[in-house]
Amino acid sequence: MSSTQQDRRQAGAEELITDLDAVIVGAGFAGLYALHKLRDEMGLSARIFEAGDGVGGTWYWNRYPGARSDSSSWIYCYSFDEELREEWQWSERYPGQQEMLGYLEHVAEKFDLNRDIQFGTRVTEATFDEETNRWEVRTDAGDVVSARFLVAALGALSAANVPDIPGLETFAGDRYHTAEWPKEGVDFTGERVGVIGTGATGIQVATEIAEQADHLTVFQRTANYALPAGNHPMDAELERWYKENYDEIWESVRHNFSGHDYDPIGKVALEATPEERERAFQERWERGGFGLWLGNYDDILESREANDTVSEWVRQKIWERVDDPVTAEKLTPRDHAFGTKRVPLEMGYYEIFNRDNVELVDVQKAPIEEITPTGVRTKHGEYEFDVLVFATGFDAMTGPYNKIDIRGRDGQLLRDKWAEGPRTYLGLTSAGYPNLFAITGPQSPSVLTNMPVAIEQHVEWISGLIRHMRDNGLAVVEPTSEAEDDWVDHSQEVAHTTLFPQSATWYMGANIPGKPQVFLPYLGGLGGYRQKCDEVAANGYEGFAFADREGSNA
Ligand code: FAD
Ligand code: NA7
Repeated sequence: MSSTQQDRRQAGAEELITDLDAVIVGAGFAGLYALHKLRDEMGLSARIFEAGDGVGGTWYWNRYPGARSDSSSWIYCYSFDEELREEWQWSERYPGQQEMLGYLEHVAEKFDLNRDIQFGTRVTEATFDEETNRWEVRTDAGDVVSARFLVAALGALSAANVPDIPGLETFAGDRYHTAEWPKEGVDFTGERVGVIGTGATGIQVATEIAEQADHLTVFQRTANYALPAGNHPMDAELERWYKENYDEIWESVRHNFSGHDYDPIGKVALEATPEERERAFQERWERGGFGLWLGNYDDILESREANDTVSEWVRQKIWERVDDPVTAEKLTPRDHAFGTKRVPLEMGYYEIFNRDNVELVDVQKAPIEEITPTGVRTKHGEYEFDVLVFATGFDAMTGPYNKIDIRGRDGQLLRDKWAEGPRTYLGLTSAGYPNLFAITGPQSPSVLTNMPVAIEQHVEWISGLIRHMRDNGLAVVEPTSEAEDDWVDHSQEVAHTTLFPQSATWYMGANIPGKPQVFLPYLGGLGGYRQKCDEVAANGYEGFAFADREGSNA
């Protein structure tokens, strides 16, 4: 018995321990598929704990106006069930939040998942008991569950970041974070609104609020290279095309770099003529979406010189759309290379700055000093608001793990082990934390992909490993320290062959004060990563150590 368990039992705490094969944390895309896989396909007893009051994860929490997928609907979904993909009809190229939530609710209902999900319950502690080789999981609702396997489907972008600005609590108006948006919505009519943040979310929400509010002030710390989304309603022909070609489309996205439907040009920008480049960029711009980012020349994200060609081209496009040259210049990114920060997709964002009721405040040179009861004060003065919207992003990837006391062997807290940055093998497992699996965790392709494709790969690989254990009478699996060290080094090496680590982004942990600055997702590409995971499995789960139920090494 671990010391924490002993302490509690000595203290006489009454506990009702439920025994399960698997506890899954989170009911977004990842948790829902994990439950279906483990429970319905493998016959394990499993339960999800979910902090929200319903399924959907990202699409449950991010209900802000303008919230919309940036992935094409026909691949921003599951592929595992033929009937599901045939029966579901998307209404747009990029579905909005309500449609996404509706889809995930439909999935939960179709596969009868809700009966094994405990909503409104946050997992606060998970301790590996070295005597029993089981996880003891505790929640804020007082549950204590013992499980052989712990599946962390926590979401890479689920820990909202509210910056610690002095005076935050003194604001007398209404204050919202986009990732904790009230279900009943917010009416901005007649209000003076401040939006802090101009990432993918800030750009979506500001575009909508500009239409409604009396006055909107956008606080921008870093100008972004936003690309036109090119959203459009679904038409019958497109729907027929993707349903008829589903298998080929999915075969391609499963094995390409990003899990998105953009094909790289297959040449380097610096060998193309300026006219060829202009044509290639313009074509991708007109098609909308991430084409300029993920379907461009091969050297765009590796060579600064090549990157300059596209960075400058996008800057010109921003200038063409904004009337006031001072505002246009403020909106023009000059401090980082195109594509090294998460590229936002926009639907009329730049044009909101041509409206009389919208103002842009650059807080890079004059940072926000204080939130006051009536608004926001920077070095240049005070701005008064009725409503403040924080579009300030997330403590990405490691944040949701650090919020749980996850204790592995010798009681070591995962957050202590990861104090200098995450340490994983394949982004799926961590040495000293047996039978704990992360879905789209740090050092896996995760946020650099169209995520449902990465999620399906993870869930299927994890269930394959569990099946292997069952077939061979094995109870415990964990990676060796050597395999983990190699993966951490490889993951950093790959990142540093690109321009990504040169920019201060949430990929690097740079948005959270004090967070270690290491590149968080794996940049080797989803296809290559899938191949590596398959090879590991084919080689008898190379890099992993197993033990049987009695703890003997196998
Ligand atoms: P989530 O959907 O984040 O679900 C995780 C769940 O775990 C949450 O519901 C959370 O409440 C729960 N949870 C976490 N910790 C605990 C705990 N301790 N106890 C209990 N419950 C817990 N990706 C794309 O590929 N394409 C897109 O277009 C795209 N658009 C996005 C737009 C927005 C606004 C955001 C925020 C993200 C977007 N993403 C997009 C990323 C998105 O997060 C993933 O696509 C996908 O939804 C992740 O699913 P998930 O199940 O892994 O995580
Ligand atoms: P992001 O991309 O992290 O954007 C957050 C924005 O908030 C960004 O512009 C930040 O500026 C800004 N920010 C954060 N803290 C501050 C403070 N203290 N002062 C001023 N401005 C601040 O999060 P998003 O939600 O937009 O996008 C994340 C993902 O979720 C993305 O993949 C989407 O799919 C949805 P910075 O750039 O750090 O200078």
